[in-house]
Amino acid sequence: MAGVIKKLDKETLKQEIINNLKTLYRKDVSEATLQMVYQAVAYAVKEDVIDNWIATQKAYDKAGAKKVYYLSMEFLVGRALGNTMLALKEEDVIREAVEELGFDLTEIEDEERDPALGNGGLGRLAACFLDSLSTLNYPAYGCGIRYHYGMFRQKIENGYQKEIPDDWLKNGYPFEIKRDEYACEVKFGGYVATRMENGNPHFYQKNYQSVRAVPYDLPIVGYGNHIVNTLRIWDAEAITSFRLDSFDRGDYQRAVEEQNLARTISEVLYPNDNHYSGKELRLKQQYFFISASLQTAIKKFLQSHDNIRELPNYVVFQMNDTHPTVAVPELMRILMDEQGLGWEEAWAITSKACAYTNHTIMTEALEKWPIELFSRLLPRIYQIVEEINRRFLLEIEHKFPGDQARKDRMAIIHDGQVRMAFMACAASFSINGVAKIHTEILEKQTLRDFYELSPEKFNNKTNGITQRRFLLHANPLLADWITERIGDKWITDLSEVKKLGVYVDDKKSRQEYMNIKYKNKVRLANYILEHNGIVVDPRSIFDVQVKRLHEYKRQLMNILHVMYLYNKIKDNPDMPFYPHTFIFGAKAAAGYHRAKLTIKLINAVADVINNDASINGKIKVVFIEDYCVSSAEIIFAAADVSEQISTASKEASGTSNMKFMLNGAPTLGTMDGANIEIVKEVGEENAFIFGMSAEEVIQLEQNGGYNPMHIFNADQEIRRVLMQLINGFYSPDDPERFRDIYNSLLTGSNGDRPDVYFILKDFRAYAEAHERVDKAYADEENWAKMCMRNTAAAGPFSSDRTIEEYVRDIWHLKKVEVKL
Ligand code: 26W
Repeated sequence: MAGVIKKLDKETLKQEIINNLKTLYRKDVSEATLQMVYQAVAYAVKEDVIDNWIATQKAYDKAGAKKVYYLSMEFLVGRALGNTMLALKEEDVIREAVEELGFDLTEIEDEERDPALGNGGLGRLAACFLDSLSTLNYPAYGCGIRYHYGMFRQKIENGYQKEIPDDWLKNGYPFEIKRDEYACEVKFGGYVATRMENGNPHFYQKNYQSVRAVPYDLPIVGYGNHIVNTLRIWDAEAITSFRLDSFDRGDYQRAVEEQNLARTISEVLYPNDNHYSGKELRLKQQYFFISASLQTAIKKFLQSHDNIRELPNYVVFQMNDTHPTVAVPELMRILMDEQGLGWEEAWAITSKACAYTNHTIMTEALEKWPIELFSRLLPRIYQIVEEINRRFLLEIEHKFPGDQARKDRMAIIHDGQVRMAFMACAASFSINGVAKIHTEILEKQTLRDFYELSPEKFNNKTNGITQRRFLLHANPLLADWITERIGDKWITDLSEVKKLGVYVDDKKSRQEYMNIKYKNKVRLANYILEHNGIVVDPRSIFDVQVKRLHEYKRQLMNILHVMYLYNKIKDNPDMPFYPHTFIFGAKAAAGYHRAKLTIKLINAVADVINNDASINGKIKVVFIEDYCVSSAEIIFAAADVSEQISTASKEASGTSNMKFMLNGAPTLGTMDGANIEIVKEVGEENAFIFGMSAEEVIQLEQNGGYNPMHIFNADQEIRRVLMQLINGFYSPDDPERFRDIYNSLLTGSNGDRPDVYFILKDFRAYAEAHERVDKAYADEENWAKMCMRNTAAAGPFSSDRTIEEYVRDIWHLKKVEVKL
């Protein structure tokens, strides 16, 4: 019966699993594979989810509650089974049932493929936000794309990254539900035609190509509150598999084209992070999911309201970076061409319903679509953008009369391109950055003109992470230990963890805490042995950098420092040195050559150092293959040191920094992004901060950089490391292999100035910070205190806190209770 929750009991559950095996696969338990058992368990859990899901949607309808549509090209949700069992508080009974059937629950969970529908920080943030929205009882929809192939799987072959297609739907994804009845049409190309209606011109598209957008819904299960929100991802299908009438009209060509369009649109996630590539298919993807999402949102709204002008009181569209920004002209189109409103009214609604989050200041990430492409693909949308631009320029003229330079700087259409960030700013009622320093840089530099025009739109929302996945699920030992001490309120209110502060001075607690860390390190060591075939010592310092590979994140500085340490140990075999394991995990965009070469360098260094018996295992270097949400969960729990070493000003926020902190790893980092706020919470004495400040970096950039040759000439140890890049030390078969990296640091290449990211400039400070880490680690008692203080200070970095701020300042949602 819908709406009634039957608490799972073990025997019924076992029976359900057995039944599922039978109906899904015609197998009994003795013949079933682990994958089959996983599916059978997932379907059993899903039944409970569905009851809650139906009840939630009913409660929302009844409350007539305002909802947020979180529009995002990426949702990096990670595995669902483990999280769902925890949220429903069914983990124990399921574990017992599965064990009694002869299986191990962890092994069953490992059968689930990560839905990897995102690249990195931005996509994972979207997933954390959905988790928090559900747990905090807020009505929300995630809107995205059902890529058939998500983020590629990474194999390391001969030290090089190889991309393997991520065929995540191969075995079927048990948690999704296809909702064919909500399919809609999205139109591309053709031209805009006009006809007069009641004395007014009416615009419509002709001769276009269509695709059918078909939604699949994924449940987002709140923790212990019966709330299940929906992540709706859109798949593209051909309108009709082969329309007979196209033959009649001699339109065979178009039918084939529409088939192809449908086939390609939702095929694959672009694996670029922080790098715009201007691909036509990408713009098609953007318009595809935005048009489908908005059409559906408006339709749903009109089912319970008759006045479209009320829309902003019931609906808010949050645009996750500029990727969904066609939402602005698409909403205008729907309001004018389909709902019959005039421009002013349509604009009043649109500019009250749309809000924009910026996630990066990297100029190469800015989306600028060529007019030619944009207007050919989206002719009606382009017309609307032109009009938005025309009126926007008038607004600027009004506020800054005669300031032509300002208009040129701010124009939405400029130099043959549509500047998406500017359109987002012009249309949104809220513009936010993702950490204090990032928002400041937006206001003072990147979006300064927009800040001067409308300062009231700007606000900061420092990112956060969900403690449900990154502590409760990822680190069960620590989670239990915390709950034993302060109760389990922290699971939905992370500010509770500050109560752990009193245990910092208790020796026994410290020992227990560090013992848990040790066990988690053993778990990671086993993972590394199994996946990489490398033996690491869990008693060594686990120094970890896991994130997308990008020059600004400076994995290169990290590995250069390892090379430097290795030289030192070789020169002074007897120098005191506590064993270190340097752990890397990173995917490089498939076309980003220098990033891929950096992966090769890390592996080349690993090869030499790991196989040098003379250093007695004092240094090990591990590159963990295929870093993804599931491996991340194991890695964070096991880290001793969190490497957050971006060039100051470049990392908008960072979120892995928070995951490490929560799991008790002090930050070794620059004053960048959310690191600054982390240090403020935990105290500078419980972190290792080094390097140039954002201001210094920006200053130096404005002066055209610096000359790294001075460092090369003056610092012998640095010079030696750099020479090892080009003398075959790590690449005897091809001494020239790393020449590009060497050049990028010293002479500049491809028209860039040398050392764009100030690696050599910060190198000494970085090495010195490492020395501070080693010294601190040697003081066992104090190190334990530092780690515990990091966990205890992590309260503000919950995405629950972030979401409450979005709700308070931007979305104005009300909590809805679901009672069963
Ligand atoms: C158009 C290509 C492209 C693709 C992705 C451009 C930009 C992106 C993302 C905005 C990059 C991204 O993930 N940014 C990260 O967002 C996180 C969540 O706010 C921040 O924590 C990271 O600092 C930021 O790099």
